[in-house]
Amino acid sequence: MDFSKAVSVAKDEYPKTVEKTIKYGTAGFRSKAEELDFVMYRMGLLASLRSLNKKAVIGVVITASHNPECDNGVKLVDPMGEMLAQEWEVYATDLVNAKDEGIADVLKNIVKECKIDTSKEPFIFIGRDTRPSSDRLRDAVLAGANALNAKVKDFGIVSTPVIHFVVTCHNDGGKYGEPTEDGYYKKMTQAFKKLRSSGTTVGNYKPDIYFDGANGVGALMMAEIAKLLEGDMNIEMYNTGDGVLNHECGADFVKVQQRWPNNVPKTVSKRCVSVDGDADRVIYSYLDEDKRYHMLDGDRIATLYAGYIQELLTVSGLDLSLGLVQTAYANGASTEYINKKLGVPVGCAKTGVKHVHHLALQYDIGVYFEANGHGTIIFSKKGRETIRAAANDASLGAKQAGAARLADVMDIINETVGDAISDMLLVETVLHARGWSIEDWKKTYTDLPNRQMKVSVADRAVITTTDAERVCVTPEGLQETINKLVSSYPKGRAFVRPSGTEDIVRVYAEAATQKETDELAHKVACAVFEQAGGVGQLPKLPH
Ligand code: NG1
Ligand code: ZN
Repeated sequence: MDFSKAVSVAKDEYPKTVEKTIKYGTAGFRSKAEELDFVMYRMGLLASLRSLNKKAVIGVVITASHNPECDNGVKLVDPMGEMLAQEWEVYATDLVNAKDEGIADVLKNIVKECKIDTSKEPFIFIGRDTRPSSDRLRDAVLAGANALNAKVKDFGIVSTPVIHFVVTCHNDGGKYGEPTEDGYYKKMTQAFKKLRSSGTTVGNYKPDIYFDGANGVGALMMAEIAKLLEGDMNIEMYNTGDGVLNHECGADFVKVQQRWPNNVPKTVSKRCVSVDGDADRVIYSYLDEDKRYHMLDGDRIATLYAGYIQELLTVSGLDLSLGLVQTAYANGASTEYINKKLGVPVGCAKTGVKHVHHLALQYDIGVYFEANGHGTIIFSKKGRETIRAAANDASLGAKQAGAARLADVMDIINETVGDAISDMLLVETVLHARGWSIEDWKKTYTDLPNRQMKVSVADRAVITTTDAERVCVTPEGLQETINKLVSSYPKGRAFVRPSGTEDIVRVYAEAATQKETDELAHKVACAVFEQAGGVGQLPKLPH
């Protein structure tokens, strides 16, 4: 393969503009949008080689998710909707950090190491979020793909989960669904309607929600879904794009600030569904009679799903293993509830979807969620086949109905990745099946008060961790300080880790009361500042 065009286009049109080393992290490359043109161009090159390597379509998603509108990012999607394989994260990092004239050598090395047959045509699917910079950055990816003569299908402005879905559908020959945006809507909404055939208002459940679109792509997609669900759900839409993306609204805002999103009417007991900037995370909220804010996050959704699936497994009599995977950010009360009350095994993985996904693979039915609302359910081959067979076996009597519901759950859920809209539809399904209001859902267990803080340090890489990030290894002594602080708070728990998507260290704390939690988080944040090279001002006590 001749890489001279790749080098000349790089030099002439997409020269490297950033000297600092950047790394392909948990969410691909993320940075200020104006620093990303050359990165996007090179990811167009890399996606092309990955496509040749896997002899399959590779996805490219341009988004910075929940981050501010001025940021952007890029991640590649592997053939079955998985995150890019670890070895290729290293190639991505090498390629992006090479000098312009060094690109050819990196590409040649990848071809050689992976024994890539370069005589074929690469094929790439691209999608982007609503950020103003995303259009320009898409052109840069296209230029990279073009330099290696790749065929490209541009899906325009779509959520991250749509790209995972269409890539999977294309590569498995349409078994998972039709590889189009419409195919995605169709598959989910049809299964949803089947599961709710018994009417819309049941017990305390009402089919009315507020939808907080974070001023992003989720709002555009929900407008389509709302049309298909007319008569089944009443969806009132807010933050649909007039305001700034993720600003004082959306899933990350409500989760981190623990506040009702801007512009959404403050109606008592109404369910509000907030999604993030690329619609792969979802958080539910409501206001009680005293207008106090309540949030139901990824932990709550995971427990709701696990309880429902457990029940369907009992009804259907199927002998399939069910497990749940969380990260260290999961509320301690949720872990206890799942383990002790539901009796479902719980695993803890490192932050980042690929880690939780990986651990969930050990079960026939693996539910995984990050507390921030990113998660899904995955089914093993055995699980999938057993459920489908039982769903079609009339001799099973009542058991068949349970299996058929499980089969519909498989169709609503986007197994390829966490998906705000599909997750919302399954939450609505379970609440409907149980006849629950959002308050009923909240009553299942009581969250421990928790707090997240950010600390700026000169080099966040000085913090290293182990045990699914719950224990800090370096700088030496920091963990001892944390242990000491935690031990003086009843139900105290705290950990620190460097963010994979922002240049900060994250602090998490839990304790028996909010006041104590805030105090503990603050003390741990100050310890990080002092022992890990804090910059700027000492962290302030949250209020
Ligand atoms: P970092 O910045 O590494 O904490 C954040 C989220 C992750 C994941 C990624 C990808 C938290 C605490 N962290 O990662 O869970 O969603 O972004 O978007 O929410
Ligand atoms: Zn996201």
